[in-house]
Amino acid sequence: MEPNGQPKPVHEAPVSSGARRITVLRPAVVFSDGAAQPRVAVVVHSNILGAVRARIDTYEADLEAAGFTAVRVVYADGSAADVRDVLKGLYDEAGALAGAVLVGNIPHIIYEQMQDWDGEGGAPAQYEDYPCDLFYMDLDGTWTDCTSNGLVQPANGKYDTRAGNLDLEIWVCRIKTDTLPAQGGEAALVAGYFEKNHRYRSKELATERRALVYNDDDWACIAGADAANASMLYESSAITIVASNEQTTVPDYKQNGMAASYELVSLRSHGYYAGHGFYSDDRSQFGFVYPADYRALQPRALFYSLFVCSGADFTRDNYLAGSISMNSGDAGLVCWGSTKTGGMFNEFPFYQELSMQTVVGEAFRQWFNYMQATLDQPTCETWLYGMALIGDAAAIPAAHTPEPAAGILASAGMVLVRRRMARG
Ligand SMILES: [Ca+2]
Ligand SMILES: [Ca+2]
Ligand SMILES: [Ca+2]
Ligand SMILES: [Ca+2]
Repeated sequence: MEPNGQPKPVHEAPVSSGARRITVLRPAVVFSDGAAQPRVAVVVHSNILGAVRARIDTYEADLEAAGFTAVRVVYADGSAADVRDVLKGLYDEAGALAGAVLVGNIPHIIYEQMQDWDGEGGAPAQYEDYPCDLFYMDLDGTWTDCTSNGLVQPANGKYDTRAGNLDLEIWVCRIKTDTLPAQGGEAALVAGYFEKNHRYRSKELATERRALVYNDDDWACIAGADAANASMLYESSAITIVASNEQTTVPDYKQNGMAASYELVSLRSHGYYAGHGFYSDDRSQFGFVYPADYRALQPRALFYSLFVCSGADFTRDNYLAGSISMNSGDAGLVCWGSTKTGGMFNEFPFYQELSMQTVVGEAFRQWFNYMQATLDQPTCETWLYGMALIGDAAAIPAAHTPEPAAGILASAGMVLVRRRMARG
């Protein structure tokens, strides 16, 4: 808003020749006091813009109220590289860019790699390809399709090599609903999502300030560390830990997890893009919780850490993270997870940032850069290159919780869990 309270006018500015069907609508007026607000690009597909325009307007006003300047980018067609060029153009401007929210079916790239889970010897390396949104977050690194290594092939339309500055410069999240056919129509789901998000941002939608740490058998040993991280956002007495092998089961998760009131769920379980599961009966049984269960039970939690292999693969129909984030009612808001094998771990820096009222996307960006600087590159690729943010990553969990005492921060230790950690 302008200082006099009037909406800012916008003007259309054509962008680079490689992306003529992508239009940037910028606020034409900069704040009169000259203080730059971090900018967030709201990239909306033109095929739903007409149906969701009012919700986008409201969302951009919400961003402004939260201290960001929204820049709307209307996508009509073009490649992921074109979209990245537009984001890079915004990042390179004096006003910089903090993050981008991709609304609708905005392109993605596929990254491919060979990965050797047990190192030299043992099992042979395995091939995996997957959608990779880090492409949009690393704006000044070089991404190429040039490597020959096992099934990884050059010039096959799948990126395989990164060089230059590997740090992520911005955060990027998706509000993508065309792959949620069981949940509803694309535009209606986007509109419903922003309506829910506005109610969260305006404090009409609030959950109990409680967190659930739910780790199936293979990650029971790090539940204490997960709870310590969560304690940077929630009182220790408000954190429930469920991590004994025979308690972490499908019936228990449904009855005591999904049916209870939590704001944040930190989940570690095996799974795939359309479900996550739990061992029981001394690992002789393995049952799944499905997106249909989330749609039916509408759990009240808003934020999910999904350490579930491929649970955030937004290209798959009725993908888990989308089904949770874009759920109807007051269920779900933001999930962070992976489009491939792997997920978030060593997330002390992530929760530390969140505890200082940093938005999910920026906390993610800082955590990723920390991890990338800490891990060797093959480990980073294998575990973390599929990380994706589903929902509005400009949201903040525990937004109304007082900051914890410094002593709590100091006691929350970091656990290094690397190759020996079971895959999600
Ligand atoms: Ca091996
Ligand atoms: Ca390739
Ligand atoms: Ca970079
Ligand atoms: Ca179990």
